[in-house]
Amino acid sequence: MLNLVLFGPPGAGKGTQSQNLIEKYGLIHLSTGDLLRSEIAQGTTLGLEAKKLMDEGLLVPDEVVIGMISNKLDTNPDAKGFIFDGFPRTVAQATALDNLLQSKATAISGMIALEVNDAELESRLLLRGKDSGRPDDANPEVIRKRIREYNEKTAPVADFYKGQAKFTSINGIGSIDEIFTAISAVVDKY
Ligand code: B4P
Repeated sequence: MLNLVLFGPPGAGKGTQSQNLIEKYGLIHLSTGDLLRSEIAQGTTLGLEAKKLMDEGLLVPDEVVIGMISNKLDTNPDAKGFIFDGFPRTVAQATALDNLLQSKATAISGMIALEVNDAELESRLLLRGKDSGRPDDANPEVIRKRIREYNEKTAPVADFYKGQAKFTSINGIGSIDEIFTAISAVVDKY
């Protein structure tokens, strides 16, 4: 199986590049952000709890997102592989993902990290916020809190995969096509 972790701060282009990867490699896309927004849209208890945290720019508890990913792995037993987009976002989530995949006799092939500076992230997210309807994209203070949350809790996940020699960094500034060409060159080696 080809199992990719697409990594980077909020607004780095993970969701955008995932769409290209799905088309080219036929992988199943698992975005914890999308799964949470779907729970919110359905008005579930989980969604209502998650919404409070997401609107403030905070991470949702590890056990909630790990449970969602576990369910999705179970409902796709014949997948050629998965793109993990926005997950794992903490070292606890990374450890849980390794254990889940090991129980299915597979593993992460590699992590691809998109590098984008804070000023560019903020301007991309504010631009998206104008028409996405996402409350977490509309407010500069919430965006800065999401970036702080990333630096404190999520950035260490890169070291987890560096320790397994599975980490590759890519410049996330440039056209979407240029960045996808650079990502594809890495994926083709796996
Ligand atoms: P996510 O849905 O994962 O959202 P994101 O990080 O903001 O978006 P992404 O990085 O995919 O956006 P993209 O760059 O593609 O998370 C939202 C919230 O959910 C989190 O804050 C958290 O509360 C919660 N959550 C999710 N997963 C969790 C987890 N595992 N644990 C705990 N909590 C979790 O796009 C951004 C914009 O940039 C777009 O408008 C796009 O068009 C643009 N763009 C992309 N590439 C570009 C380029 N090359 N040039 C110019 N613009 C570009």
